[in-house]
Amino acid sequence: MTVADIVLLKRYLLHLDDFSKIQTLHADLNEDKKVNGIDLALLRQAIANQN
Ligand SMILES: [Ca+2]
Repeated sequence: MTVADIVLLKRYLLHLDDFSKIQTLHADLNEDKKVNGIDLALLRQAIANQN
């Protein structure tokens, strides 16, 4: 996971980009079958913890 993933997820949430099914699965960090702001927050947290 990188900062680029945050950008991609943001673009998806803003409906600027579409995700494939696989991308959606990967983006759904809390596995609630929805990709939303919660997943964005989790992704940010995960990347912050990597450093
Ligand atoms: Ca989710």
